[in-house]
Amino acid sequence: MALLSRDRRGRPGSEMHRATFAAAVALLLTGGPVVAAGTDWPVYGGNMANWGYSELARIDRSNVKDLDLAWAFSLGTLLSQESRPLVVDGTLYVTSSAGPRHVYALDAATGEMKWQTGFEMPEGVQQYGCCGQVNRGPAYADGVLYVGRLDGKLTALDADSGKELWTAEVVDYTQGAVITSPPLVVKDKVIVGFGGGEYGVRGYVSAFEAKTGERLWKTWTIPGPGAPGNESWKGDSWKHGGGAAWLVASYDAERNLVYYGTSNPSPWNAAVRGPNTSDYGPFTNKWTAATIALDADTGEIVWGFQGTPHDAWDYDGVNELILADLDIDGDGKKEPLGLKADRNGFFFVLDRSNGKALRADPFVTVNWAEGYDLEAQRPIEVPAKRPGIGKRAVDICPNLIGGKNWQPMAFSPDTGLVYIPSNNLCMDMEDSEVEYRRGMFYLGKEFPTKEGPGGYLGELIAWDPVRGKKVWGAKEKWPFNGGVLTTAGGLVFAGNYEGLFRAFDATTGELLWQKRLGSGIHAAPITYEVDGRQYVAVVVGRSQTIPGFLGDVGRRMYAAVPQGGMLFVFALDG
Ligand SMILES: [Ca+2]
Ligand SMILES: [Ca+2]
Repeated sequence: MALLSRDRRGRPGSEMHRATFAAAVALLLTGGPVVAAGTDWPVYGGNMANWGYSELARIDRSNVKDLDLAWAFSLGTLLSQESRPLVVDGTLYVTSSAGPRHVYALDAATGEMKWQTGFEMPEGVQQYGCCGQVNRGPAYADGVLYVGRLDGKLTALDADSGKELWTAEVVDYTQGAVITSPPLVVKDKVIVGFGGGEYGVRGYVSAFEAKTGERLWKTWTIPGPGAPGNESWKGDSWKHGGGAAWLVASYDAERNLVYYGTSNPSPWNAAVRGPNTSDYGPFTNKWTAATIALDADTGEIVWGFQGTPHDAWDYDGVNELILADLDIDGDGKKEPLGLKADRNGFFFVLDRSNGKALRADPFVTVNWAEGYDLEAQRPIEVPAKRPGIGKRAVDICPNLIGGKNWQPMAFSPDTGLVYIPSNNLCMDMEDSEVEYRRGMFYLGKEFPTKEGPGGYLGELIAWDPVRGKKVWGAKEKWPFNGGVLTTAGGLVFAGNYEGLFRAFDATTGELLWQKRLGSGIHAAPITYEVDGRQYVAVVVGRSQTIPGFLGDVGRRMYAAVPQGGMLFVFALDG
């Protein structure tokens, strides 16, 4: 499994690998949800539970001030870099934007290129992706690299040579359906979703045989006629209802469940899908703006949790689920939990065995709902904040990029805290008539951006998921800042929109180190070790499209930093 780092070549450091392996097995045997990444970074979130955490601790609070550039590498493109590299057995794999136009394998210690390949995208593919020609990185398992592509395809590459092994069509991209995130490899299956919530796709998740690329199962996120949940849609609106699973999944081996977030329903104008009132009754639009748990072998949806039923705000529910076992009720025993910082501004603590919300606390300013009713498992909406045709709802918080967007948060088992790259924006919103046209935006909204309260637009928040409250925060001048890495060295690493790459004390939030890297940072950093030396790597290159959704704030964001496309790698004393 991709979870465990291996050293088949018996290079120096294999002792460490064995120690790590033993620790990992011990964790598995005690029923822990995850195993640690060891000295590698073998999967997008560091482990299958999406912790964004590394047990490496050579770089720590006391010496991080000596972190300096080890090497750098140009990705060869501009256009919104969102890739999180992988490191397996001393090789670093990273993708560029635009397809990905480039896939690189580099010596993780020196940056020397081992091979490169990439994909020519069909003419006009950019019109089918709402939010940039982005790629968030590859997946790896058993000597094979799996890359999702903007043109709706999934390609398997030999990790040693870059040679293509197979390519499968996941979805027809010309309906407005692109793949921007890495798939998840579970046992012999490569599991993948795609984007398109702004284009009226009907979402599905599918699994491909890892060796051959043959499709093994396909599960619609939106139930069809006769399936439970189809009654949650008005008329035949389910056909173009969105619910795209476009971000990264988590995996719970003990339950054999894969957890995917699903996007907003299509169109944004809720009156197409139901009554568009706060008293929406059965018209919840399943399973959009939700987290779904799928059986990894069959694809069956075992449960779903809808953070924003009958969504009217583009509170897309794709954000990743972090799996952690914590004592949520104070009885001294740990519960199997799923942690989600939803775009709608609530931090949900779910029972990951059944999808029930156990806690729901606002982690940013939230006023579209006055709270969350745990008994009814529904948000308590403020009707004035639900927009309609001829009904302008004003000063809605958060705005549509959400309290948190796709940039991954991180969880430290040492501090018990979750580190959230949050946004502080609000909006007005009013609906308009909209008709489905294949391959075109299917929205039906105006959504002027307003700055959130307090004179800042983003904040890195350290959140206590058990108590449901903020422990510390580092305010940011801009929204849409970088994803987060946390380490056993007691550190939190995150870049921001203006290009500062930073290390904070994970316990206190004290800023310990920073370096200006020249363009906006959205991707999450990683850390790894080669031959006893620890490295920290991050991809840099600001979004070319997201500021376009943010009016005057966005115009200032475009002016603040240029585009970029670099990978920077740091180590102690360079
Ligand atoms: Ca969306
Ligand atoms: Ca308990």
